[in-house]
Amino acid sequence: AQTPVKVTVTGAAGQIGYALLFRIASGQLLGADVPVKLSLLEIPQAVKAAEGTAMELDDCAFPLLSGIEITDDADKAFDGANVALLVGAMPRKAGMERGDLLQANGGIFGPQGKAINDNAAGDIRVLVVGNPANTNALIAQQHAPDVPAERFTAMTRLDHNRALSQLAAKLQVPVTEVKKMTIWGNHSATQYPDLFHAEVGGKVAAEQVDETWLRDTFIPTVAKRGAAIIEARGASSAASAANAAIDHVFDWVNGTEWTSAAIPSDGSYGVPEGLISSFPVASRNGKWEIIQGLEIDAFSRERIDASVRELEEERAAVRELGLI
Ligand code: NAX
Repeated sequence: AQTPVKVTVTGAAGQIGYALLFRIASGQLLGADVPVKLSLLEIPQAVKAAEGTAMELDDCAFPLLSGIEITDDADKAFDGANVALLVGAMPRKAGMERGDLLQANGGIFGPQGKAINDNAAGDIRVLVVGNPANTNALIAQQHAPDVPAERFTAMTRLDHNRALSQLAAKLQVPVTEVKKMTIWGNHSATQYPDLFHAEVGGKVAAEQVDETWLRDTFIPTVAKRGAAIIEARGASSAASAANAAIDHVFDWVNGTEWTSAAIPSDGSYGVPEGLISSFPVASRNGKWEIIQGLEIDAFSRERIDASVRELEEERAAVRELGLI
């Protein structure tokens, strides 16, 4: 039998964790023929809740689930890990300044990066979901000098999927008709969902919608969808976030021609090297590649630059705080 793939999930007792773990265990993360072993990392106060979720996982009798371990010790959690989903993070609380938020998350993602560096398997792939996701991924990566930098990624797939859905609804086509969607920049309100390269029915999407809708409805609806979900549901996106994490890792491992992911920049499209920024990406042979050669007009340039500037500011802030 195949050796199980070890998947470590942090924040396992949280709401995204609850939506995510059952899908991993059912085979949706890696494939319907790949056995998995789950490792749940939580803070001490939430270990008991994670144990409860593990009981429910047991009760599903998933054929592909070969074991579950639960711990509050990062070294144990990441020991031999092949995939790490870093979901647990410090949420912004009322009155919290950006510096406080970055500091609190540095205290989580720095040590977790080091634990990954020291304990994970050679093929470790990391997806950061916990916000501020791009900069948390950068912090973790900077504490893992022995792991290839490209193995640290952050999630903009939920934004990507939201953009697919909004555009498909507007044009009244199935989502499968929408190709070449791209989210650029930071997973934040400055992100830029790009319709100038997206295609519907083989034609550029931007040419099939009016400019006012694109600028004043589409872009802000995608960028602020998280807040709209909180407003409606009274809680932040969970099942859709878990779904996006599944999509990201599945495509990373199994390949795709075009999606969006935040990966370390190699300087492409004027994004400073090293920033973990969202790009149009393909996945080939288990590696993300930035799709090259797209023409960026002034409208897109301005918006990409604004989001990248925010990432640079976050990087400068965590440097100043000594977190990287
Ligand atoms: P919850 O508050 O429900 O769960 C977070 C869990 O993380 C808690 O159980 C907590 O005990 C645990 N945790 C905290 N610190 C930890 C640590 N040091 N080690 C291990 N576990 C730790 O939040 P949830 O709704 O699940 O969201 C998790 C994160 O995802 C948040 O940061 C949220 O902002 C972020 N999101 C990111 C999205 C994205 O697209 N990148 C979208 C959805 C979501 O908003």
